[in-house]
Amino acid sequence: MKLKNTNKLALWALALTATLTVAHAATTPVNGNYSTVVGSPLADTLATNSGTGTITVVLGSTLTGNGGTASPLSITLVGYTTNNAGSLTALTGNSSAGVAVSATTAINNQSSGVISSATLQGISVTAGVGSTITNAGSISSGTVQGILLAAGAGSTITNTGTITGVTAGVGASDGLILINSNSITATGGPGVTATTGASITNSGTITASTIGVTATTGASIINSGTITASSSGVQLTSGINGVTTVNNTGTINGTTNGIVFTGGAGSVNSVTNSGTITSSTGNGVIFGAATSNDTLTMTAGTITAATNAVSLGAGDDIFNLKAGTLNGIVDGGAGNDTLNLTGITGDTATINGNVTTFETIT
Ligand SMILES: [Ca+2]
Repeated sequence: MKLKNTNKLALWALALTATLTVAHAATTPVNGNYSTVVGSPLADTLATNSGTGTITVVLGSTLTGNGGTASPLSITLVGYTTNNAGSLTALTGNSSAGVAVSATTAINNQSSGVISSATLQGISVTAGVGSTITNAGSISSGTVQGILLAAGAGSTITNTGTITGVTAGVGASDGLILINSNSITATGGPGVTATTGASITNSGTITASTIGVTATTGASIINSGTITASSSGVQLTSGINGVTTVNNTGTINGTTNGIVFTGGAGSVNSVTNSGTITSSTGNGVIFGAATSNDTLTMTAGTITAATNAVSLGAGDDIFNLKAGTLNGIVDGGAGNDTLNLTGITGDTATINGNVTTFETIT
């Protein structure tokens, strides 16, 4: 009885401080599932305590799963902040994400921090609207997404470290805010795939084996870094009357297309470019087939493509050309299209290709 009371006191104290510091810990496997330290018991502890607090995994600590389906760390209650300077790793025997999130939370993966899974996501958010993930270390998956926000709408990812996945670097639901200044890589899919209302700011590198960045209606892409993709660099799919924007001062390299919009009728899509956009087999900037009124503004830089440097597609479109170089065809497509030459003294605009189907040139 005395031992039981002691345990209760310990749990009560934990609930008050809501702080767990996981130091170099037990080597005894727990439930036969964890080769190194506390994994499932940590989650259980959180689940039995209420309130908010901080989970700290200190430098040198490892929470490793190598069996079962429980993640090395599971966040099941709203309001916890995790600071990880150690390692949260699900090995091949552990069918789980490195960190599983089912409630709004904040994860700070520090420069020494490693969050990984061999079989599922590095971090998987299955519930947790408005969660924040800040990464200065390494987050990776050996099979699927480095980070998956399956149901974490409105979540924010700030990456100054590396995020690596196979089916995607980052897969996100609506309202993603992503700020990347280091590296996001996918070896078997898109670098970043998001849905409605994504705001993606890249000053680092996004490298993908298919599309670099893809999103749907309401996307805003600001790139001053490098996006490299084996199909299209950026692919945005607007719904009917949707609005999407791309502002590029960096480099977007796509094999199939540099930037492609596959918008719905009535969508309003725009690109502002002063950087470099290239496509080795297709189009530099192409506003897809649907009737949409699109605007391309070029103030500097280069667009180089195998076929169309610019294809404005159906709809009444505007190309404001102030300066820069276009290598390829410039095509207004169907509709009543306008080419505005907006250069002033000192500007040079060069088009190495045919200019076709513009109804108005000013
Ligand atoms: Ca057109």
